[in-house]
Amino acid sequence: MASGEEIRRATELLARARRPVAFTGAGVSAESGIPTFRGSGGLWENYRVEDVATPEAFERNPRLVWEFYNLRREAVFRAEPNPAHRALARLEELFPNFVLITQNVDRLHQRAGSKKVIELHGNLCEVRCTGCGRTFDKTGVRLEWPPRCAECGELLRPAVVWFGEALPLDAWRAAEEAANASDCMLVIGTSAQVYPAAGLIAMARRHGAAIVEVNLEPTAASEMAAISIYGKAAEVLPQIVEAIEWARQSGEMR
Ligand code: BV8
Ligand code: ZN
Repeated sequence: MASGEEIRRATELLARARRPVAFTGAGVSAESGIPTFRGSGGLWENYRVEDVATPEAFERNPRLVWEFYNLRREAVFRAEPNPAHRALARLEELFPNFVLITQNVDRLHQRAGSKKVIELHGNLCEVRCTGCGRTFDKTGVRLEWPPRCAECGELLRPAVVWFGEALPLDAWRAAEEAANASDCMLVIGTSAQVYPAAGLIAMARRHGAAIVEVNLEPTAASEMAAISIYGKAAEVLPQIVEAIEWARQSGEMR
């Protein structure tokens, strides 16, 4: 549980920010019941990345890849946004320039009300045709094997970025711009091990942003952080937002 002093310091750094950004990873969705990747109970405990999350894996055994992604799609469709997602959506209302950069593919930020969301690694709701390239929204739809394109009949793939694939250029450029312009970056629920996404933290830091980390444990981002608050995002973020709102109402802040 975060101490009052930690919440106060994090709130102070965020409250003075003119261009705050949040950078989120799987830990933000943990309290929605979505398994993270690394650490105990993580996805990579039961699957090897090379077997289910690379273009070569899809080439070699598309049915296994679809089994992996259908399991995750169904978990996401059953999940609800948690207080961490809602606190971040509230920050977008409190800070006009607030931008949310996410590595997550579950779209829970959008379902919680966040509008300015940069999705670096695609999402599980949409699928893309390997033949004609069309994208289809299949939110909530259970896909039977083999999922085929209604237009050209070719095999559909999940609309996520696999390891070894380039990130969507427009999303990456927007994320770089937001990180470079930011004066405070909230780094929430990420092990900061996946690149180029994790590089955004050092980018923001290099441009003078104060890094505020929220995680259960130290990560590769911790040494760049002005403050690391160890606790559950669904508990810590609402405390920070509450402190910001209180400071504004009491006139302590503009
Ligand atoms: C690229 C979508 C080049 C899919 C994901 C060898 C070959 C090829 C590439 C590489 C290589 N070696 C290195 C690379 C680069 C590679 C990479 O970085 N690998 C890492 C593992 C070393 N990167 C890539 O391949 C990228 N592409 O480099 O392309 C290129 C360039 C030009 C042209 C062509 C090619 C693509 C990377 C994207 C991969 N796709 N996701 C899917 O989801 O199935 S990444 C995947 O990891 C997710 O998106 C996830 O979000 C992301 C990062 O993980 P985290 O979010 O941080 O999750 P994690 O479980 O790790 O951590 C959770 C954290 O939360 C923990 O710290 C935990 O303590 C904390 N936590 C838990 N509960 C809570 C909590 N915190 C707070 N509260 C809680 N309750
Ligand atoms: Zn097609």
